[in-house]
Amino acid sequence: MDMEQNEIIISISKNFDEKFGSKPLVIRSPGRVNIIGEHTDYNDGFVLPAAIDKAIYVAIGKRDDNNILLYSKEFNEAHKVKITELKKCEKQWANYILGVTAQILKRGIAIPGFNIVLDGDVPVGAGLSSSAAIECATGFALNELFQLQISKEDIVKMAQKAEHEYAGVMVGIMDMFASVFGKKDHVLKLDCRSLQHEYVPLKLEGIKIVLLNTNVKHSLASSEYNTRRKQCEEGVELIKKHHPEVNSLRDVTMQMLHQYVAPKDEIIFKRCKYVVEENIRLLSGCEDLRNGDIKSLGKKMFQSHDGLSKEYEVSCKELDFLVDYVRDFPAVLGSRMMGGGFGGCTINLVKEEAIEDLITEITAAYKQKMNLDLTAYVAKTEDGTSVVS
Ligand code: GAF
Repeated sequence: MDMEQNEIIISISKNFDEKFGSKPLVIRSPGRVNIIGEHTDYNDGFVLPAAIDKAIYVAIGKRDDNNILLYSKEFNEAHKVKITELKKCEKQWANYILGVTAQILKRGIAIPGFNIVLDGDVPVGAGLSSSAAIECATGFALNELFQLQISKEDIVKMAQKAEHEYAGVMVGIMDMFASVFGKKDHVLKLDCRSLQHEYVPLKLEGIKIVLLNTNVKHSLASSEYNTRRKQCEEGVELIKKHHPEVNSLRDVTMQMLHQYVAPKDEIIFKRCKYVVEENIRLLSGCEDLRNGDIKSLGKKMFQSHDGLSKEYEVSCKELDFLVDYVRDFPAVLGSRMMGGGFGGCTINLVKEEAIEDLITEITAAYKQKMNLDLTAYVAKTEDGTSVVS
């Protein structure tokens, strides 16, 4: 844990003490990157994320009554609700916490009131999963505070449900899984159907993960996300009529798509084709990583971006600009949009010695072309959710 993170822990504890007059339990839950495998999680496919050194912190303590008192340092906002009257509110950050609490109650587990102070350094809207990190930190915190004996895997599932029910986005399981199960210096190869996972060492040898944040989040993001999910399900339905054993795009081959989907619906075909190919790319990209062939992995990242942009259509002009800009840079091995799309970050594999110059150049070019500021981060991998004080 670096200095900056220690400072957050000290300041969140102090803040909690000032507000509630006691020492809290502090939980850290990280944001994530995803090397390759986008929009595959809700299609029962594979993903290749890693938890990073940007995280959400939840400071939590018990109360003697049944009130929930929440405070977000970033938004300087508070929220109060009785646990018996739990419902969605107009503050999105609070909904992530309330949504997880609701999942605990839904399981028939009775808990008393509690206080929470929320802080962190995962940029909101950057596609680094700040929302999943809040949900996982909350689930972990309540589990620890009240000794609920909920397994890590169940915390992940409850966090995902919280996002469905309290934020209205039908997300897959990748972000929560990465936040809870991440491991320093490794990526997580997760089979989203069985939830079996293995840690693949991230040996980049002189190459670093550079995140370029477009600093835009187009409003289409959540509605289009849900639409993509439905389009994939429609593709599966078309195939299922001929192959009843097919349950998701994980079971689908390119041949099935050509035979049963292409003649019926061009758009659904494009969406499904991207997903089927992305799973194939991920599996062989994972082998590239094991073999230390980052060049080959990088090529697949560019292909992934092209599929996301042209076939799955979840990119935007800002993301496309950033990926196209680095395409012919010898020091950039791979680049693609990351996460749900319509804004947020690109993930880039860049030779260490060229990072500074690249950031200077692309920041100026982005400003000139889009009239927007670019933010760059060099991401390091970190361990998943844990109690930090
Ligand atoms: C978002 C979702 F939350 C994930 O579940 C995943 O689908 C991702 O978009 C796209 O790969 O981050």
